[in-house]
Amino acid sequence: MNKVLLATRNRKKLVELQRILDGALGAHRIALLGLDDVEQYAELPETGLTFGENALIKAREGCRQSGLPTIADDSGLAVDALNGMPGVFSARWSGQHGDDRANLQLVLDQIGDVPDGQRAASFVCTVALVLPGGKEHLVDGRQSGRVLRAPRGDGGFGYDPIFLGDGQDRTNAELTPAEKDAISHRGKALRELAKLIAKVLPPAV
Ligand code: ITT
Repeated sequence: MNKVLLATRNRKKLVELQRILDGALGAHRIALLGLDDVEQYAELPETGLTFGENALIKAREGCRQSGLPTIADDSGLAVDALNGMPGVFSARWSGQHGDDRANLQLVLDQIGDVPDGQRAASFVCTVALVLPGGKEHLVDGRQSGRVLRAPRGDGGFGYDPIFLGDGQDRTNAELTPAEKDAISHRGKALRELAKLIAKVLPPAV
C-alpha cells in the first residue's frame, strides 16, 4: 500500500480521513501516517491568508521533512455578514485556539443585529496534496447554509451547533457522523481528493 503522510497531530482527523478515503479509494487504498508516526520536526506557523495557502504550508513542509506524499487540510467557517471571517482564523477566533464554545459565542454576538435573511455562511475545506517530485494539487469542498441565533445539538465540533445547512432541518451538530460526511465541506473535499489520489499515485501492493 502507498504510504501517505497527513500533516496533523489530530488523531480524530486521521481516523476520519482514513474512513472516508477507504470508502472512496477501493484498489488504490493508502496507509495514512500522522505527524506522530514520522520523525519529529518543528511545524511551521499557519501564516496564510487563505485556506489553500495554509494547507500548502503544512503539506510542503511535511513532504520535505518525510519524503512521503503529504496531505494537509485547512478549514473553517466563512460568514457573509463578517466579510468571510472567521475564515482562516476559525480555530482561534476568540483568541483561544480550539475553544469551540467561546468561538461560536463570539460569532453569535458579532452578528446579533443581523436579520435572519442575511445570516448566510459556508463551511469551507481545502486539502493540499504535495508529491516528492514537487507536484502540488489543491481540492476543496463547501457546505452552504446560515448561522442560527443559538446553538442546537451535541454532535460534531467547532461551529456545528450554530450552522444550519441549506435544505436541512437539523444543525450539523444534530446529524450523525455519516450524515455530516455526506454533505459536509470536508466530505466533499475528501471525495475529490480520493479521485485525485487514484489518478496521481500509482497503485502499490
Ligand atoms: P489542525 O491541527 O489539523 O490544524 P484544527 O483543529 O486547527 O486542526 P482546522 O484547521 O481544520 O482544525 O479547523 C479550523 C476550525 O474551523 C476548527 O477548529 C473549527 O472551529 C472550524 N471547523 C472546521 N471544520 C468544521 C466542521 O466540520 N464543523 C464545525 N467547525 C468546523
